[in-house]
Amino acid sequence: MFSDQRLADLNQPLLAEHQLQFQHLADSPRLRQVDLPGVVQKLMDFQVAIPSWALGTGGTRFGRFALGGEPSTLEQKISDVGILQALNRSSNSISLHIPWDIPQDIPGLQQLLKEQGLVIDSVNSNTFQDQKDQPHSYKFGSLSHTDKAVREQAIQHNIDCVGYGRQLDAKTLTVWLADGSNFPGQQHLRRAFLRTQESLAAIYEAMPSDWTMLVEYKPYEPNFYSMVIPDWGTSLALCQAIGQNAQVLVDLGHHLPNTNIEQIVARLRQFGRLGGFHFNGSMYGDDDLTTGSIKPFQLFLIFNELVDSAVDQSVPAEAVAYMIDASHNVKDPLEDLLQSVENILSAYAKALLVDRETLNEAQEANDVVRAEEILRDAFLTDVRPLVAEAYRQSGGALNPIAAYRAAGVREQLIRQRGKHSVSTGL
Ligand SMILES: [Mn+2]
Repeated sequence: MFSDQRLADLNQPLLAEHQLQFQHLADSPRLRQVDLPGVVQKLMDFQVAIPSWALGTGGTRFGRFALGGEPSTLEQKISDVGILQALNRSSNSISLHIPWDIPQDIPGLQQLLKEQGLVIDSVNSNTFQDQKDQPHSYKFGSLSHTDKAVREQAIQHNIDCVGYGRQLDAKTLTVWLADGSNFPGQQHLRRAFLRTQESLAAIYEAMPSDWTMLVEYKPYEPNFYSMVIPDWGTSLALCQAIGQNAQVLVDLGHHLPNTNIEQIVARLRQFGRLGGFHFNGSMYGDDDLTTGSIKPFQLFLIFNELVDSAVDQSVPAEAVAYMIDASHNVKDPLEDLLQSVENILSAYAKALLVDRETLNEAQEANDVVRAEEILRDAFLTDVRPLVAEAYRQSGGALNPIAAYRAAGVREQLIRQRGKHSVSTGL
């Protein structure tokens, strides 16, 4: 859909203005100490995975308003991520949800992924709902269930997910556990934790040694009195008990209001246990809004910790897997994902502009105002020319959303797939 020539044609009218803006930043005396080509290169290297379940219109428990042209097969989902990747060159991987997206035609899928320049990075298990013909119900839990037969079914499902992932060269299993209780007394809190630990250890033992298990936490929902894994402390304790390849996954929406998420990121980096990140935006809870739409300063502060820990030799240098985990209720999902990636890259770019040496001096001298001003200086810099330059140098569109609209992508997808195609997912 977007050949190199098509992208060059779409970029042409924007090029002069872009070059002017980029040069303005490069000439700024304030940024003289910054290696701007190095920043652009880091932005080009940054990749964030797109989940197979977020390419259709999302809904709430009250309803869903379909957009049309939604991908209804895994092949169509890969094709949609291919469109994003062609435009921004920053979304080169897909996270699969099992059982919504069980791969069938493996050679066909491998060929399609290769054509689109994509890889499958992770598989996500689902024991939060019952599937048709499933012998045991997850109504009262899965990996933490009181009944061993239910736990074994849930363990086997996770092992099956690893099997599907191996066929497509994925190396990560993400476990988000919905288990918990709705009323006081319903569940024995310590025993539920221990059963979960045993179940996760059994899955971990069955995983290949070069795989990573990401353990996600969430304070409430679907259970409203207690969740078995409600917070990063519980995730960390489980990972430490299971093994080095078990890592904590931070989902931005999975915190109570006003939680200092950047401090959690700093702690997990320090302990060498931050393995994954799910990006979204939050006003109240797990709202799954566009990343950076509500609290851009918080997103910047989180990236500030990621960048700061990456340059600190004393911090373990484990890889972090980044993914967007959002729902798109009123926007075109593909446009929302392009916005999300751009907001993520902008926050990252701003964090890369922070004058760390001067910040360190200000912190050591307890110069509160100076330290804060250094962060504000970076945060208030308009980094859009840096992000656009990264898109351009890697062969994408200077303005991905404008290019998407100019090419009439959604209209084409509706013509091909119909007005009422339904995508599995949120
Ligand atoms: Mn998540």
